[in-house]
Amino acid sequence: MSDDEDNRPPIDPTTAAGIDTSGRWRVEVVEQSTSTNAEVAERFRAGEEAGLVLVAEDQTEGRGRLGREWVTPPRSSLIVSFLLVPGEVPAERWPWLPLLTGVAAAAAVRRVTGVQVDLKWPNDVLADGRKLGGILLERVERDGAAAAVVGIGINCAQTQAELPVPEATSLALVTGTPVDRVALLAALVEELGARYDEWRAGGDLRKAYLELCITPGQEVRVAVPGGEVAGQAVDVDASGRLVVRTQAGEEHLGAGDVVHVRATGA
Ligand code: BT5
Repeated sequence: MSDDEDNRPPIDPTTAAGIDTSGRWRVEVVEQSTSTNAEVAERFRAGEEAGLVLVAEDQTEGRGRLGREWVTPPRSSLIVSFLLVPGEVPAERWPWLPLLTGVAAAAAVRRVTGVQVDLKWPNDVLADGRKLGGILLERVERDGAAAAVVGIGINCAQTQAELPVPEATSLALVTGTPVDRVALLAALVEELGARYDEWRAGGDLRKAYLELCITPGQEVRVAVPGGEVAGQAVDVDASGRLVVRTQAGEEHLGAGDVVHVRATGA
């Protein structure tokens, strides 16, 4: 076994399949996927039922938002997509799905590693101000039924040189010790299940989200379709939109890429 393999043990598919004893989730581990989100979406279109949890050790076409890439060396990360079919929940409440996923990811990371992570609106997972994880939610339809494919990537073992951008980090870099990816997966399955149930039952996750989200209070620049909004982020509203106070007044943004503008020297 090489040093790398010693440091980066594979996720044992049998152990992973056994982490959920409720029978609610079907956890599958594959050696390689193009993109776990793409595969889960494809399987939903082909008849798969809610509850699939697809984990990949490697992705060849990992997806970020807006056509961007998610890049991870094999066995360095937790790469997972959940198939959710929240049939009865009205479409206007769906924007909370990526946000509640961020809350679940933060709770799972904290539970397993003790690392206190923050969220940047809408759902970047940050540690020490650097990007530790990303979330991609895609809506897929089949015969009028809508599924949410919830994809999560959490950097676990990467060295700084293995990260695709300098403003990224991994749990190993933050804690100095390897993380047990199966324990992280188990915590994530549990935390996401709990938040999802709460949301389906009509629960309000705004308070839990605001406790983790560091965007309100910051000067921001938000790239939105057709331009940019600059001002002070002041809140996240009941619909999960970012409220930005600009010179022209308040804007409620449903989507966009946020840059936290730091004061010089901060
Ligand atoms: C995201 O997009 O942050 C969503 C990433 C979701 C990845 C998961 S993995 C499981 C599932 N299957 C998939 O195919 N995708 C999901 P976005 O906010 O657009 O961020 C993408 C940007 O983050 C890139 O343009 C890079 O700048 C940076 N980036 C790429 N890989 C990264 C990494 N491993 N760690 C930190 N930053 C990264």
